[in-house]
Amino acid sequence: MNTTFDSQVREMAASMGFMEPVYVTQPNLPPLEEVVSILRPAWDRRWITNDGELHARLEAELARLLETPHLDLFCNGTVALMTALRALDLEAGSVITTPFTFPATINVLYWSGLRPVFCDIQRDTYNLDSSLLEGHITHETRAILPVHVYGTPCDTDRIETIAARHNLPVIYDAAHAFGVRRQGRSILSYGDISMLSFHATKVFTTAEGGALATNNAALHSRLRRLKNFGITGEETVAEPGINGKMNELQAALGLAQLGGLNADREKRRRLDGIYRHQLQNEPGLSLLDKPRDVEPNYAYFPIRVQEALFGMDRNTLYETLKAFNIRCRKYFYPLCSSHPWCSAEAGALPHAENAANEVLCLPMYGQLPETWAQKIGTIIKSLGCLARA
Ligand code: T4K
Repeated sequence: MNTTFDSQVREMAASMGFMEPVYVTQPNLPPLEEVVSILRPAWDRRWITNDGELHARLEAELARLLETPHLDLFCNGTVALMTALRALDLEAGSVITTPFTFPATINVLYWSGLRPVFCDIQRDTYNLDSSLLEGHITHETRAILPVHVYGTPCDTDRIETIAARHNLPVIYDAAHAFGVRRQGRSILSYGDISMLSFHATKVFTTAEGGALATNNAALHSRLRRLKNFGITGEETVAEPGINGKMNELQAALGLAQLGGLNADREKRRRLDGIYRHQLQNEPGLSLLDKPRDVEPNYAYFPIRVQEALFGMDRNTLYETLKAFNIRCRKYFYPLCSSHPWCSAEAGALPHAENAANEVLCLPMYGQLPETWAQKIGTIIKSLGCLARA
C-alpha cells in the first residue's frame, strides 16, 4: 500500500477508530455476586474440587441442555481430548484430522504417541473434506478426528459411514460447537466421543474448562475413571489415569452463566445479521454460509478476503484494522501442518492453505454493541473502497 493510502487510513482512523480495543471476543460473564452466591455453600463446606456438588449440578444441567446422555466435565478441552484418545485405547499409529484448527487438536496426538495425517478441507465450510477421507486411510490409521470449525457441523453422515466401513472410532473436536444442533439433533450425538471447550473465548465458559460427551455408557464410566487418575476405590488404581477434573470454582461460574445463554445467543444472532447485511455484497469478501438444517451458536464471524477483488490481502486488512483499535484474529494461521516439529507427511492441502491465508475472524460476542458491529462493517467496506481506488 502506498503513502496516500496510509495517510487516508490515518485520517479515517482518527475519526472512526475505537477509543478502546475491540477484541475478537470477550467472555459472557454473569454478575460476580451470582457466582459468589452459588459458590458459597461449597466454600462453607470446604469442598472445592473432586466431584463436588456444583460439579455434579453443572454436569447434569449441561447434559440436559445439550441433549446428551453422558457428559463429563474436565479442567480444559485439551486434557479432555487426551483422555478421549486414551479411553479409546488408540495405540501407536496415525489419526486423520484437519490442519485448519487450533494447535490443541494436533498437540494431543503427539502427547498420546499418535501421528496426525492431514486431510484437506472443504472450501466453503472449512471442515475436513469427507470426499478425501478414505484416500488417507492405511493400516496405520487408528481413528478420525474431525473439527466442527467455527461451530459448523462436519459432514458427519459420510465420515461415520467411512469410519464404520474401516472399523475406526470418530472423535469430534466440538470446541466451537456448544449448543449447535443439526436436523433437530444435538451436535454431540454424533461419533463415539465429542469434546467441548469452555475456555474464556468460548460461548459458554468456566474460564478454563471442557467436557466430553458420548452415547456409550461403558465409555462414559471409563472416561470418569481416567479423568480421576484411574482411581476406582480408596486403595485401587485400576489404570494409569490423569488429573482432568474440573473444580467447584469453575463449576460455579458455569452454573451462573446458564440462565443468560439464550439471551447471549440472541445478541450474537443479531450481530451476525448486522455483519451479513453490511458485508455480503462487498467485492472480494465472502462469508460463511449457514446451512438450513443447522441451529448455529454464532460463535465466530469469519470473513474470507480475496486480494484481487477486495483490493488488499487479509494480512494488510488485519494490520490496518489495528489502527482502528479492532483486534481481529487470523484463526487458523499458521496451519497445524506447517509447524517445523510436525512430522506429518506434507500432502496437498490447497484449500486449507488458502483458508489460512485468507480468513479473518471479526469481533463476535454477546456484549459487543450493535453500533460497534455496524461501524466495524462500515470501516471494512471503506477500507476496501480506498484500496481499490
Ligand atoms: N480445539 C479447538 C478447535 C480449539 O479452538 C481449542 C481452543 C481447543 C481445541 C482447546 O480447548 P482448551 O484446552 O483451550 O479448552 C484462544 C483460546 O486460548 C483457545 O482456548 C481457543 N481454542 C482458541 C480458538 O482461542 P488465543 O491464543 O486466541 O487466546 P487469546 O488469549 O489471544 O484470547 C483471544 C481474545 O479473547 C483476546 O484478544 C481477548 C479475549 N479474551 C481472552 C481471555 C483469555 C478476553 O476477553 N478475556 C480472557 O480472559 O486462543
